[in-house]
Amino acid sequence: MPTKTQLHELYYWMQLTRILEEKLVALYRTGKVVGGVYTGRGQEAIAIGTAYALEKDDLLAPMIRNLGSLLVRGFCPEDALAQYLARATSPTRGRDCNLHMGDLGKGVIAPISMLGALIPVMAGAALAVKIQKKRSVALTYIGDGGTSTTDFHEGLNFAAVRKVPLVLVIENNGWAYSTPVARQTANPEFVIRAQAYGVAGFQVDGNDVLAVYEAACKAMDHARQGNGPVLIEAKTMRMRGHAEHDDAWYVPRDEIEHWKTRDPVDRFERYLRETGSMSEEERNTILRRINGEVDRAAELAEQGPLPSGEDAAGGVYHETT
Ligand SMILES: Cc1ncc(C[n+]2csc(CCOP(=O)(O)OP(=O)(O)O)c2C)c(N)n1
Ligand SMILES: [Mg+2]
Repeated sequence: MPTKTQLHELYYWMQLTRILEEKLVALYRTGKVVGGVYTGRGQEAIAIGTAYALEKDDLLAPMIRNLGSLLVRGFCPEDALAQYLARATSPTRGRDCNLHMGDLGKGVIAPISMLGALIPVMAGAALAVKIQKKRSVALTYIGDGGTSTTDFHEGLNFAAVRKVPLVLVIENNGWAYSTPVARQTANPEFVIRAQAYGVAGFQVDGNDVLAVYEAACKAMDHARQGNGPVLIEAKTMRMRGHAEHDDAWYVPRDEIEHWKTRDPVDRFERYLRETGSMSEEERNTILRRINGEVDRAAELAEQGPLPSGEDAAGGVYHETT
């Protein structure tokens, strides 16, 4: 069970993700964002509960709904904002947008747009740490839709056969753009795939950050001890459209209403209040801190220059110094 300090940290990360994404949506609506805004609203507990379970030397490869994982791993709000605003001051120096950023110093391998492609990459990273006899694990994510790719099969099968320390989280949020899970697979229990690949599998309520954290700790322990990969299916719901341009007209309204009552941020806040783990004053202090950080980060990101044209040619190939 996390300590009170850890509970407050988890709450901070959950609210920081939520409030930062709300800021990104506001900037998108004023036309300042280059490209689309893809939020993980409703799925914050998965990103945070899993990333919070990582140790210092572990590896993480996030997907587009995992802003929370990047924040926990040491990226700051300004990094995400500058990325979305395509500024020269962003981690990719304005060459790539949204969350497509990585930093090996933080153990973060940048996302790849082609769904599924990160799984073989992270299986390879996990093989590398195994060969080096390190006790690190490699964590990555895939959506319900992304499980239908060949890369999902190739990556997970390879990781299973080589017994490498890979933790793969399926974020089952019910939809892959406008395709519901029922049109994605004839067996919607994604967790049973673990058995098919010969790896451990856990199913978890993806809207309960403590349940996700507990499952992630167990999965990482299992992988660290040399028992091979773990598949975690986290059940959740995508609470916005695929991205902000999409109003999700194809999602039944009662489905959204049902999941609103299970909102992971509200639920965790209620839990903290009801168990006496966070006072009203402590909550307000955390929220004030976050709002200050996000506003300041947005100001700094907006002040950052756009990249120069010449800069686009750099960093494409390896550069010797
Ligand atoms: C191989 C591949 N096919 C199609 C796409 C286009 N695409 C991007 S996201 C997406 C839907 C993904 O759904 P899911 O995997 O459930 O993730 P979610 O958006 O729900 O988090 C699609 C079809 C892609 N990026 N890569
Ligand atoms: Mg999905």
